[in-house]
Parts: sequence; structure tokens; C-alpha cells
Amino acid sequence: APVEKSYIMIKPDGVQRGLVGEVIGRFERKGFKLVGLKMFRCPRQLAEEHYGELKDRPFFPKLVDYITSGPVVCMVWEGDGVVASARKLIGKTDPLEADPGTIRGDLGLHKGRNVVHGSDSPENGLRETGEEELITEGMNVSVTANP
Ligand code: YYY
Ligand code: MG
Repeated sequence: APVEKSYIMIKPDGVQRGLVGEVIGRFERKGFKLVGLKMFRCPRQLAEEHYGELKDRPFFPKLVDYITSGPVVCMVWEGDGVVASARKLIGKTDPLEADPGTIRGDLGLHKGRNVVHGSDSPENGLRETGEEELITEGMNVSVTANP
């Protein structure tokens, strides 16, 4: 089986509020492996596909407006159990209900502006990381700090 992957996206509010380093740092400190990273403005069609399972929910149009409203930073993190672990690090959907110590619990106030997305299953992890060309080639090249 392929190595488990989670698609982690820092949403426009997280980018605008200067929380990119904070969010990436939490995943780095946890110890998962970063294998792809990109900043871009999500096109509307991709946002609608990404959140396709929610298309009949009343908040869907606002969600798509928000996700496409500014640049996002998206990443692929890899490792056994990364999907469930990332969901724990991120916390509950509504930041008011998310536990302190989680990204949403520490950094957010509103479920419509909840800083970060994380895949909800290994299957969706593979689907979402495949939506964009995110995985960096040549990941096994080692780089030394002192050449
Ligand atoms: O996976 P997660 O992000 O925690 O929540 P989902 O139920 O997949 O919803 C995706 C996204 O939609 C959520 O992060 C915020 C937004 N949303 C909302 O604005 N209002 C809701 N009642 C539920 C979700
Ligand atoms: Mg979800």
C-alpha cells in the first residue's frame, strides 16, 4: 500500500493572519514528513471539487467563496497514521469547541474561519493530494547544512 498521506491546507484566514509558520511548525515538531508544499489561489472549480461531499449543505457557497478569497498554503504530510493524527492536531471543526492545544482551539474563533484543513480519511488523503501537483520530485536527496 502507498504511504499514508494527508492534505493539509492553511486557509486564507491563516495566511492573512500570518499563521503559516505556526501551523507548519506544529506539524514539523510532531515529526511527520513534509513531501510537498505550495502556495496558490484555489480556482473555484477545484474548491468545489475539493469540498464536493458538502455541496448540498447550506454553508457550501460561503465556504467556496472563502476558500477562493485569497492565497492558501497547501502541503502533503506523510507517515503511518498521519491522517488521524493531523485531525487531532487540528481540532474540532468549530474553533469554539476545539480543545486548547489544537490549532483551531488555540488560533481560531469561527467555524467559517477555522485556519486549516486536514483530510478526514486515508482515501481522501490520497484523493486530495492528487488534486494538485504537490509532491516534490527528488525528496530523497539529502542536503547538508555545512557543505
Ligand atoms: O473536516 P472539517 O474541516 O473539520 O469540517 P467539514 O465538516 O468537512 O466542513 C468543511 C468546512 O466547512 C469546515 O472546515 C468549515 C466549513 N463549515 C462551516 O462553515 N459551517 C459548518 N456548519 C460546517 C462546516
Ligand atoms: Mg472535512
